[in-house]
This record gives sequence, structure tokens and C-alpha cells, in this order.
Amino acid sequence: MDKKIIITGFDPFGGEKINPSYEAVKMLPETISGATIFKIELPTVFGKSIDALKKAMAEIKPDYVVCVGQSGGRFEITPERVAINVSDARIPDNEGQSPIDEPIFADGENAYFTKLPIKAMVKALKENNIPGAVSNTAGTYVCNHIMYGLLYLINTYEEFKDIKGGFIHVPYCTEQVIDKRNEPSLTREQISKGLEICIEALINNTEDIKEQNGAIC
Ligand code: PCA
Repeated sequence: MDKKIIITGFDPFGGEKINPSYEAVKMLPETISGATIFKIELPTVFGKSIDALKKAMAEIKPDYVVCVGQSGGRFEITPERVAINVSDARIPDNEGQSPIDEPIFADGENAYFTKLPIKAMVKALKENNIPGAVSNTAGTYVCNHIMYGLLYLINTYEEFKDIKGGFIHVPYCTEQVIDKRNEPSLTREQISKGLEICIEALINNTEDIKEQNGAIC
């Protein structure tokens, strides 16, 4: 049976008019390497975003879930290695919530590691001339929250246990930096192509590649 992949983006937050994550997700083809793509926009809201994702996972019963979000200031498309059990908001979410140092799930692990082939994704991005890097922190805002929520659901719910999930941060898209000086960006076409390349790498690599790609500091 053909694989099913849920890929989510977020709605705009922090005063931005667009969120490059969902703009790029919208542009993805309907199938990638034979897998059917289910595109979902999540609210940049603590709690509600996880509830919406859980509902979609229960309905669609995907093989993979890849959540995507904006990381303004990053140069590369960055698959995330790990999500941590804490929310610490620098700015309020889209419903005005600003949790400080709150656990996401009181009965969850301190952290969950993704099982997505993040190094294979980065290698494929670079081979296609799109900047890519493994990231070792998804922050403590709604993106870490959704990644943690996704991995918590996979690790604790029988119905989700065979799903592989993870998270990819993307830079601003070019139109967002017109009035910001010295901020890196990629075009929405590059971001969307980059996500497509990551999904192809995901389907083609059941295990991640062993390749040095670590970070010092
Ligand atoms: N980026 C934010 C939340 C929504 C988004 O696209 C983050 O990095 O936490």
C-alpha cells in the first residue's frame, strides 16, 4: 500500500503576514515518491496545535508526520534532532498565551529524539544546492511544542506507535526580509523544493545515514 504522509505548516505569528512553512507546504505536489501528501495548517497556539494534529493523525492514519515551522534568522532548512518537555514563550502565541517553563506533558519524557533520517535529508538538500543543516534545538516556543507533542503521541499511544515523526524549521522567505536588514532568506520555491527533497529522503532511507554532521558549542 502506498504510504501516507501528513505535512503541516503554521499560520503567521509575531506580526508576520505569512508563515513560510505553510506557504511552502501548500506548494508541494499531491504525491512524492509514490506517497500521498496530506497538507494541514496548524494554529500557532500552545495546546490547540497538538489537539489539531492528533485529530488529523487519528483520521488519516499516516505512516509519517512531518511538521514544519518558521525560524526567522536561520540560513538553512534545518531538520530537528530533538524536542524537549518545556514551553517558555518569548512572545505570546496567537491566542495570547505565554507559558513560562511549563512542561508540555507532565507524564512525558524530558526529551524525545526524532527517528526521521535527518542527516540523509541534509545530505540530499546540499546535493540539490539548497542550504541544509541538522539542528539540535527547536527552541521552546510552539514549534518545539508541536514536535514534542507529536513524539509524545507516537511514544505513548498504541494507535500511533508505528508512525515516524519529526520537525523541520525553515528560514524566512524572501518577501519577509524586504524591510529587515541582514536577515537570511530563501524563496518560497526553494523552501518548498527543499521540503520535497526532505520527504524523498525520508521515503528512501528507512535508517538514517552515519555521517559526521555534528555541532560544536
Ligand atoms: N515558528 C515558531 C512557531 C510557529 C512557527 O512557524 C517556532 O519556531 O516556535
